[in-house]
Amino acid sequence: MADPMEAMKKEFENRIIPPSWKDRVWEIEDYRKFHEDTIKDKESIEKWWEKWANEIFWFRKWDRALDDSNPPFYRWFVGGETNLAYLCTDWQIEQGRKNKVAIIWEGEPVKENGEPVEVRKLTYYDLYRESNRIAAMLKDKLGVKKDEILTFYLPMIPELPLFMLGVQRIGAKHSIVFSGFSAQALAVRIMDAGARYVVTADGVYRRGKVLNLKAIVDDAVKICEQEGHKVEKVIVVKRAGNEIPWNDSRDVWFEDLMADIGKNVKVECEKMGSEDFSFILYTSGTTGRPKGAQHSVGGYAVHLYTTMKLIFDIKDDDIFWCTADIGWITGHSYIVYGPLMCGATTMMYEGAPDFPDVSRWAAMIERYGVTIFYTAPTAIRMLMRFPEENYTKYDMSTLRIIHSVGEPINPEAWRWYYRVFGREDVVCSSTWWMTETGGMLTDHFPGLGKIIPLKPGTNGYPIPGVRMEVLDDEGNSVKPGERGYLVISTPWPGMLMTLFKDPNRFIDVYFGKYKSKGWYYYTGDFAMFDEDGYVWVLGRADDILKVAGHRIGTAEIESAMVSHPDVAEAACVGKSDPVKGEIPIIYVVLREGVEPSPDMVNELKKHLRATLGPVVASDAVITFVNTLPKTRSGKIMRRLLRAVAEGKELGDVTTLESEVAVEEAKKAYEMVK
Ligand code: 6R9
Repeated sequence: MADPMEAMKKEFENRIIPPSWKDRVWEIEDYRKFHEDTIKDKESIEKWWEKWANEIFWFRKWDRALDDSNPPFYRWFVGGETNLAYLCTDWQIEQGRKNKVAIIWEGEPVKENGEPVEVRKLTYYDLYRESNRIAAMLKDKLGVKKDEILTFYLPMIPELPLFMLGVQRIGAKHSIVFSGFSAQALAVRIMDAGARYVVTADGVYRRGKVLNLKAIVDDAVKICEQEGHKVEKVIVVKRAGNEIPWNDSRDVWFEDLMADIGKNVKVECEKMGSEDFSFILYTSGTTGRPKGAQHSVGGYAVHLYTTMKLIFDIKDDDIFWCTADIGWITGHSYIVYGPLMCGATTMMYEGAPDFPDVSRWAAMIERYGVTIFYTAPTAIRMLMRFPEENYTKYDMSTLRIIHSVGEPINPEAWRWYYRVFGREDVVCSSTWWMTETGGMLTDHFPGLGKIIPLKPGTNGYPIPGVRMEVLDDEGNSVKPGERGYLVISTPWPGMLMTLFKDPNRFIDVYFGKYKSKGWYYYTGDFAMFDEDGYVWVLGRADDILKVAGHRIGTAEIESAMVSHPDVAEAACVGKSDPVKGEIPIIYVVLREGVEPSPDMVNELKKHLRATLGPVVASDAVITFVNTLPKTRSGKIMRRLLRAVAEGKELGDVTTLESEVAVEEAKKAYEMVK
């Protein structure tokens, strides 16, 4: 792959204006001034966000927009009271959207001709009633308390957002674990959250097969028990009707729990403090232990509402489709909470973009008249490998905004997306953000009525109210066109409040790098600015990989590998991949007496699948070495392993203990390449 930095630099001057926006374009200098005015000082930041906060519903308005008296624990809309469930249901009904379709869901079994077998449309009233019923069930039957965390291991079915809203209604919290994670990964997250209840489904359809989720939950519960944590109940939603293991004293069908709950039961919505927390979501860091990013109620809501308006320009007649899984932050924020609190119609689907064939998404865009589309570069690059006719035979002319997220979009992929999906007349942008930021932080802002020009591959401009900087190791700003670390130097409402049960780690990880300079949120990304002030994120600067858009730490992969009895040591690095973005390359040192073999590779892959899940295992490349390249003080030199995998110059090797290890790594890599 071409050097991403060079490829992006070529696009610095390439300002593209979609024809239907030709009279609605900012002069960059004007936008710069507008932006600067929103971040001049604390008051201007507060003023900017209060304008949006005033548009949403509050049981009680805030006393103060931003309390920054105890950084980096910023508190937003202090004294305010609201509730995410109220915003997404009651408030929508109050605004006259009772019978509007809130969620369109399409299931996977899809006929040969691409037509769906099962479609469910839920109105705002349906959401309201069902989430009230779930809230009543949780409260009255299971005794779920305010502040209790429930773990959801649910696939992409409407019951997932219904449970999210049910939990929010009573002030409890969710921890959603992506249903592609393994039993081991699920168990760690159940225990860390201290969850008594796990909600799952019998199975889910994916590419024509049924995956047995309940069996994975059973394994996870067993691991929890061995570690001394009791899961009291597993609630099972019936989806695929597959055979599942069952334990009468612990397992219960969702439909049985709900059978005697009245159709019109109402549960009063908890008035949540703006600074209460609404959910945790585990994400990968640079150590093996996942971090529980803890999000707020009020600040999170205002951030989502604002970005839905500014970046997606959401209107009442839009059909909004974000293709992510709700198990990741993108799905939390932009399938469920963001679109619903704006009264939009949001789509969700079960299955995969390439099943029964690669036309599935284009067909769905035509079928439902999707107007705003949000997906990942890895999916775009996969679709690009097939003839355009697969997509252009469908009418996608309803699309007006198409964005991407999850990793940098290379300019060729941007061009293809803009042309084939966007007929070269849409706002098309790569919105940069993270699990920790709660919502999007960069774009071109169609919602302001005019856009800043598009550029293939850029992330656009930081949103108003937020200052970003690109710094070198010493904390100095780097010049446009130079690479540095992306930092956010002002607080914003969607930012994580802390790491669950680990405030010190929160301070260290996000604010440690530039401690001597002040409170700078360190993103862990490499980025550069261009002369216009656009941000271009280049990729992670640490040991986190984005494999097909999924975030995973190399440390997690390594600790999974060494938990196998035949493995003595392992080192994992990312290698760039034309479709997946990055893939993990794992160098393994086997224990004395264990021989490398193709069977051993399969065995280790199976182990990886069991400990971390299929996402990592299916793309990982495993190779064997006798020793790993280390510094004289014993640290593995991952930089060299990465250079080997990328076929690049090794750079400085003076601290290397023995060159033999590098030669060996090269040979090992040649064998699997
Ligand atoms: C939302 C999400 C966060 C990391 C982030 C960065 C990468 C996300 C991006 C992007 C370039 C974009 N990333 N969006 N890089 N352009 N538009 O993906 O959250 O899973 O926590 O990952 O993803 O490296 O630091 P998360």
